[in-house]
Amino acid sequence: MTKEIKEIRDIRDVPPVGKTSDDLVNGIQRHYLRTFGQHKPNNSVDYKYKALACTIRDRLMECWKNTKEAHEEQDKKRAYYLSLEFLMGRALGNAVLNLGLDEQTEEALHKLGLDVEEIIDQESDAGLGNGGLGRLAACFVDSCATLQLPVVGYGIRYEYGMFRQQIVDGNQVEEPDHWLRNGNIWELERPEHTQCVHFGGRSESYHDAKGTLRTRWVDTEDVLAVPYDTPIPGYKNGTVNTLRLWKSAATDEFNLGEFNAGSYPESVASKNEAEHISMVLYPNDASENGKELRLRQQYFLASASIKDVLRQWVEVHGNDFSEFAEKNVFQLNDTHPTVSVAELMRILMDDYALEWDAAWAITSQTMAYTNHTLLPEALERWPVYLFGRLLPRLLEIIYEINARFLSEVANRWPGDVERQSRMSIIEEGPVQQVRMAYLALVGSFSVNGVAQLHSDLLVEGLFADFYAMWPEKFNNKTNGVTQRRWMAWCNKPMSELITDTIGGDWVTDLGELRKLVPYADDAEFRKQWAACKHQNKERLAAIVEAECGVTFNPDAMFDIQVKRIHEYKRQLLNVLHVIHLYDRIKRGDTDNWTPRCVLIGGKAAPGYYIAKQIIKLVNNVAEVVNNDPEVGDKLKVVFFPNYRVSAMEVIAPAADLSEQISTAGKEASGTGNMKFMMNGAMTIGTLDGANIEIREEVGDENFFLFGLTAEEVEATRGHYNPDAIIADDADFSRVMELLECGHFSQFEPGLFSAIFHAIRSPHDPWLVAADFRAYVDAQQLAAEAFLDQNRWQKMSVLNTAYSGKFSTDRTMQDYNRDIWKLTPIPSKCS
Ligand code: 26V
Repeated sequence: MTKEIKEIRDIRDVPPVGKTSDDLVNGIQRHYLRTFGQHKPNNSVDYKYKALACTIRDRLMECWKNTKEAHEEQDKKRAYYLSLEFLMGRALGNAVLNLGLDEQTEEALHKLGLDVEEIIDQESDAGLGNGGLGRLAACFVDSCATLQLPVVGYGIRYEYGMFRQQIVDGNQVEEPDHWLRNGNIWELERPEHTQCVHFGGRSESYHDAKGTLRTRWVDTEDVLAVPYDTPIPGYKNGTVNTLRLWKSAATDEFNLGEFNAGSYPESVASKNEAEHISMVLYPNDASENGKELRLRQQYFLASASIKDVLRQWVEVHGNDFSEFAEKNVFQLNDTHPTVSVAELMRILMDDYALEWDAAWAITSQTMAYTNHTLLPEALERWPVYLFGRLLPRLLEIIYEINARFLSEVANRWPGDVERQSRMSIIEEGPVQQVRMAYLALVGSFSVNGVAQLHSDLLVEGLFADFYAMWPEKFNNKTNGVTQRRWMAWCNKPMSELITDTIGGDWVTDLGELRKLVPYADDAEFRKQWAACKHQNKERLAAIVEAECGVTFNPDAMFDIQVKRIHEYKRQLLNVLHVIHLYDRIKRGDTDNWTPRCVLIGGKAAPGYYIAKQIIKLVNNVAEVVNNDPEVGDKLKVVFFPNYRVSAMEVIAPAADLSEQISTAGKEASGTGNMKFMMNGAMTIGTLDGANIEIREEVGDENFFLFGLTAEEVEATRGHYNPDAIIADDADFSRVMELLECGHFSQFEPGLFSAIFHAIRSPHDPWLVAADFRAYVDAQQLAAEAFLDQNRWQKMSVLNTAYSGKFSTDRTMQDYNRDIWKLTPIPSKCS
């Protein structure tokens, strides 16, 4: 017998969570005991981190639910950011900042006698990306939430993110990054929205109930896609958007057929194959590698995400797609998710019975493509045989898209068969290939590059034929970074000084930083500014000491290059300069010397031999330089191991000089350059990517420019003679002599021969030798400027003051104005 209940209560009526430090203390204590079963105060710091993370998460949940409801109720246009990478880093500090709970949290931890830094450091980075492209996606979702734009990020929940880099005897050693080992407080599994993704099988024709001839994809091997949602809080605005990451799972625990037939191992193996799809992030960011598993990942993301969007559409609109393109837009982060073009066509035609023309009108009005690289070797192509085996129905659709497209080309340029073969989505040759960039160009209504120079070079070069056909599709969207993480969170001393001086509006309106311009001439302000930088340099120096055993003097110039290791980024040029400085010291050429601490960090793709050699060279040069008593404090060099998002949060605020020295025309944009600028570092750089726009904003007198222009780089090819350049330059000759005589490889003769041959090669695509002299001269100017601390601090303030353009808030407003056309949705949450 059930007892009679007097009062019926709604399961949704939950008492609100408070936001005072005492409320937070209660939350932490409650989770520590009741969620994690801990009671000893000296238990591992992990439970303390988790108790705090749960307490903060509690304060996101209602607004998250409200944001989802508001998006559904309003039925306004939505955007989906499809990306194989989201390099989120840590979530806790960011959530605390965006909820406006920083002071209360600090107070609460203080009351509990807990160490803030130690707890923050307990969280693993979500390293689900390689570098710039993945971190950009993370900054984008942050800004969209802050701007209250209805944007959902879709990606893959890799079990293993970017590998952990260890340095053993100066060499990179990769270790698996099992970032989920201790659990992930920030994700919520949503099994109710699981999708089914098909692979393999074949395509067949059939007559439907009405007698219409249709196509279906049959005999497929299916994989489940289970969504895991992560909250993306806006800055103090009650909006919490969603990042939805898919995990792959087998359709059945076991294949019952195989199981009953006695092939138990085979049935377990097929379960394994399904689960492999979301197992690991590909750690390659500069050359395509054509691996089947990578194509599986791409289609897995595309199919699951599109099905998820269509599920929500059909729930509200039934099978009426007439307004679909007005209400939905997919932004493709590079070509990686481009198979989406064919997948949306397939579902609209095969599952919802739309005709080709109707499906194409929707698809080509819904897809938008961002290109992130000019390197031809990074442009994705898939062998047709592989594509056809894995995704036969999609290949069929791509052929049809191509046929219709090529007939348009033929009508526009009659008889120009050469042009048709150049533009074909299918590349002919011994092995036919699907050109993913061309599929994206044909299938999208918008195509953008990520900095002005990059967008210009795309339409002049790589995409010239397509520009001739559809000039209106092409546009530029210069990258940015979020100032919440990259200033407000990671550089507390400077942020407080800025807010005390000009108010706090810069956190959501970075253009406000211009108000700092007059303070560049205020000696008292500069003194405080320098003190902040000094404090940040001490923080980095402590980590360098602990990680590398090298002492950085915070009064020296901190000269920093952190990014993926790649020849086009020219870490080698940096090393040549370091060797030059060492040579000067050894020769006693040290009048008016500027002491320097050079830090180089970044990961090399595991199969990229020369990049790994460059890491080894940096370490060997560091070993010689740091242990030479004659060098002493004049020069220190380290290779910073395992560079990642949380490391950059310490590195960027401590930088004096930011190295952005790629061969002009090769770096699409760069975003590290922006983080350094915001934090008051000077840039030494080429006219490449967003460097050009940085220099435009800050003025030539506050930027150390050097090197060939993109045009000059192209003009140099064919008559480039590095041997002559080296012979004509006494400094350069001595540097090469030190390298080539084995001074930095005394126990390993010949170790660096690949490197010095590359520098001396007339075919060196990166023209390292061509820019050596200009680089060394620019470095000398920087060194002299640093000696005059008044001048340097002034330039530093101006770099921050003029960095307003490089907020992803601006970037997202540009995407929204020109491409997405979304209406911001205010929050009902406070
Ligand atoms: C390519 C591949 C090839 C197959 C294996 C996996 C993989 C992963 C990534 C890539 C492309 C990477 C392109 C990239 O990261 N581009 C960078 O994008 C940044 C954001 O727009 C930009 O700032 C950098 O200049 C650009 O190099």
